[in-house]
Amino acid sequence: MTISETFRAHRSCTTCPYCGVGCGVSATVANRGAEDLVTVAGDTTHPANFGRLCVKGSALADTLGERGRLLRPRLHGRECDWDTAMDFMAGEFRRTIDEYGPHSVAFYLSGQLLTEDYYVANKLMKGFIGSGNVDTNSRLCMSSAVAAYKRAFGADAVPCCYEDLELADLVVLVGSNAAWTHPILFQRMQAAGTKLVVIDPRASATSAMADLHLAITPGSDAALFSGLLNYLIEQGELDQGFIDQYTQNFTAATRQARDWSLQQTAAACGIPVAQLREFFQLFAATEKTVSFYSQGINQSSSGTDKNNAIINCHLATGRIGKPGCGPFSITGQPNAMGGREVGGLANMLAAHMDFTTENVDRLSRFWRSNSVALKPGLKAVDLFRAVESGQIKAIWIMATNPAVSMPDADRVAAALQKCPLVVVSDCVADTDTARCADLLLPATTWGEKNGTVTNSERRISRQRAFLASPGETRHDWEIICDLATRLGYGEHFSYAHPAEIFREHAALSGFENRGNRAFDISALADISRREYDALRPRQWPINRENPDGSQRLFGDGRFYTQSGRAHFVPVQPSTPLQRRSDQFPLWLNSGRLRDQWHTMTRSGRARKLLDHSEMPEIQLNPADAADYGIEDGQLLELRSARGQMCGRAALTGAQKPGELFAPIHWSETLAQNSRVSALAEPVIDPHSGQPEFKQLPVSLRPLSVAGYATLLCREAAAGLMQQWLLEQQAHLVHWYRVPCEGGYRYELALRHALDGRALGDYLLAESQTRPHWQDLQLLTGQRWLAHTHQLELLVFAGSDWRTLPDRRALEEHLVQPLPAQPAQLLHNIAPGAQIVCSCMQVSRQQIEEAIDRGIDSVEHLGEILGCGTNCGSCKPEITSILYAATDSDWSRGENVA
Ligand SMILES: Nc1nc2c(c(=O)[nH]1)N[C@H]1C(S)=C(S)[C@@H](COP(=O)(O)OP(=O)(O)OC[C@H]3O[C@@H](n4cnc5c(=O)[nH]c(N)nc54)[C@H](O)[C@@H]3O)O[C@H]1N2
Ligand SMILES: Nc1nc2c(c(=O)[nH]1)N[C@H]1C(S)=C(S)[C@@H](COP(=O)(O)OP(=O)(O)OC[C@H]3O[C@@H](n4cnc5c(=O)[nH]c(N)nc54)[C@H](O)[C@@H]3O)O[C@H]1N2
Ligand code: SF4
Ligand SMILES: [Mo]
Repeated sequence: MTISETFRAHRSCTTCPYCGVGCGVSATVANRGAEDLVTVAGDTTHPANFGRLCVKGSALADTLGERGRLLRPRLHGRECDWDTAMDFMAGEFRRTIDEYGPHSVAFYLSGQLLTEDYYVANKLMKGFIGSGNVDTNSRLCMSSAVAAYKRAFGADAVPCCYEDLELADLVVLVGSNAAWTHPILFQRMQAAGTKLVVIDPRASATSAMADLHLAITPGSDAALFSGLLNYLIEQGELDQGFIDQYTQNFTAATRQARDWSLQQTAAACGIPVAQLREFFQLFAATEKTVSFYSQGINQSSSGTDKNNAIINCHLATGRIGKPGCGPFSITGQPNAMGGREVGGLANMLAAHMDFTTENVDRLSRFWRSNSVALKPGLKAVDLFRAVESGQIKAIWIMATNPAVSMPDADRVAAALQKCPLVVVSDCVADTDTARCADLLLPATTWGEKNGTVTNSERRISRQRAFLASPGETRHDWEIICDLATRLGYGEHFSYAHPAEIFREHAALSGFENRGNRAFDISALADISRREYDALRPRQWPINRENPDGSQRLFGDGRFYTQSGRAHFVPVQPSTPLQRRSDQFPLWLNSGRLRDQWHTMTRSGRARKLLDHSEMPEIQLNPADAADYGIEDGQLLELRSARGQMCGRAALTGAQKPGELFAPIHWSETLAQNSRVSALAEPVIDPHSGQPEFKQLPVSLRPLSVAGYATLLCREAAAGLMQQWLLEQQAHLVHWYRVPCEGGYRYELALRHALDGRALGDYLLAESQTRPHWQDLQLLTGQRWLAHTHQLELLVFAGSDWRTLPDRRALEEHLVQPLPAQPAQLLHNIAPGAQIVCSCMQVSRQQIEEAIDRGIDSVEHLGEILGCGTNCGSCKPEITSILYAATDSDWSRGENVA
């Protein structure tokens, strides 16, 4: 990747900006003439990954560069300088606060900010503006896990560490597709040979590798774990000593669990009694068991209870605080945990302190402020409601894309459109949320930023800058401190370096902390800037007793509750609040794909990461497809009471009949009508405020399309193309685009056949040179080609998208020379193939052909084709292709896409 401006050539260790595994990355910037080349590799010394990277981490270098970056502030659509931008912002915030009070403004933050950014944002709003209105996208992600840990342990404290996944004899993955979402941890479990049980309504790449897969009824996990608790009680498989000495409320939990017999539980979960018993027996018999859970549990209207139902089983068996054991909530974002530490959630003040009078007083003294917020602020769903109702009049959104990721996303976008002041800080110029902004502030991003993040096992690592900040971008913490200064709080925000912020954060964690707050990194409160720069990854607590950090918590049986005992929480299992009906008879589940990150602003820049899946696909069972008269690859529309979404049908036995799955990644900037969150009711968990994303009732219908077209154009034509799409809305059924090197590929589905020549004339009208136009009528459709000395535009149109050729191969001609006779390009092109191994570019077809030839193991396929031999992220998928060839049981992962 070429970068225009860099520091001198060197290697530096940093942390991956994607998932909560928090892998160490070694980045090397080498000079090559006037250009610099960045390469990344796993940091062999980092204890999260010991040198390995998954496919997203391996492709990080491809995501760098200035293309699409926001490089200058923009006020009302026009570029301006920083002084103008910040003066405007401070003026508007000051005016709003003076007129309507501090609760009329809000910050909406992100688990992708660094701890230092997060700390100052929280300090400004809760400490000086005096409102609790700071919330974060972690509300959509971890808040139920936080609420449950607090109920059980009296603190938001993850007991386990990664090594426990290797020491365990059994890992129960609940609502987690770790093979795709926490790949390096999954690889560690696989390498250790840990037995795996997967609890997930659908078959996934993760369940394909499991010893046992319980494909439960969506939303029935609390019943499952209540049944497990009852089983453990009935079978006498308890650690009575632990219960008596270290816990309370066991009797109440027992009383509640009593209703959940094997039969009743199996019925609620929709699985055979024998299968359920197998799981219960395995759990009961395996002392070293880790429960590893994620969004299938958290994103629920009763997610907190589900978390506690799992924790109850660990308390009942004393499986906590010991090697190879524990209830392990796994964080999603790179710094979800850091946000929890500083008080990024509206219901926390800072450093694990809540809003008691004592804590407000403590913080007032520490921050030297007499305007510390006295009460919690609004949680994400309520916050955007308050934007809609006009109660919030100014909002600053940083490092998150709520117009895509919030439930009822259309309504959130509409609320932002009419809000008097929306400020968005992002590194990327065009996002769905940026489109709603009055003021856009250009932030630095990974590779340019400097600070710390905390991963899922409480490990604090450094993100280090190895590139200079491009254009006029600034660090998030600097922008926040600039606003603070303009609002008159300068003396409290006069940091010159993130190390100074970190020291204050560390000091606060120890401030009057007499062992009653879990988060304590006071041993780092005095580190020098050199020591900060050299900081080795360490797990908190890091204090006088544990200066090198702490692998596990609660090994001594002491918890942070008032009594010091862990709490059993009696749980009444409930079903999803969103209900299916005649009008919306299907369950829509949503989640992540292997190679993309969230709204794709970063991962979508690496072309090879789009090979695995380049468009929004809706997975459904072939039986449903037959009922609705849908063919594989056909365009579909999903509707809910809230909104609609389009995507292409992907028929797969991985989905049960009546249950669909859609990816969360596509936004309006990349595709028309493809945001799954637009379908979600903003229904939330009463304890945490986390939305119910995983069970959305929808209807389904196939869309009729008269013509398909593929268009390949240079970057310069992309603006006009977007305008054309807007103008042609009435004629378009759907479109999506693939950013590729040198330009874009658009894929269109139309109500009428496309006049490619007319579209071409429109797009090329402004081109400097006069391209040579060729119309090439072929049997399978129409083709138009425009070229000068390079490829300018290529259009294919046809009535069946499957007959369109492999346009991936053609993209290369946007950057490579054309053949002597450019029309040759359009002959004999193979149809498109799905790439399974992104690193080594091996397609599904190649793998299937090799299996047909008798190659029967992942290793052997790797030797022959190279697939799976680099980062290994595709191995579960290769396994499921192998299964599909030999085994037709859907729950083993047949046709897992
Ligand atoms: N590739 C990739 N990795 C990522 C991310 C990404 O964008 N891309 N994002 C990161 C973030 S922020 C997060 S939060 C994590 C999320 O990581 P995961 O939680 O592993 O990911 P999801 O795909 O959201 O959902 C996990 C599984 O929950 C299942 N599920 C749905 N309903 C239920 C249910 O009722 N019960 C049970 N038991 N399971 C259910 C889904 O079928 C799905 O397979 O991933 C992180 N890692
Ligand atoms: N239906 C459904 N909806 C979901 C989920 C689901 O499973 N199903 N999952 C939910 C979960 S768990 C999550 S975590 C959210 C994620 O959803 P979002 O947080 O909305 O998604 P991202 O694309 O990660 O948004 C991050 C933004 O920050 C920008 N950015 C990157 N680095 C920086 C930086 O250093 N500074 C600044 N200022 N900006 C930066 C990126 O360009 C991008 O625009 O989605 C939630 N929504
Ligand atoms: S598992 Fe992959 S995405 Fe997650 S931190 Fe490691 S390299 Fe990054
Ligand atoms: Mo997340």
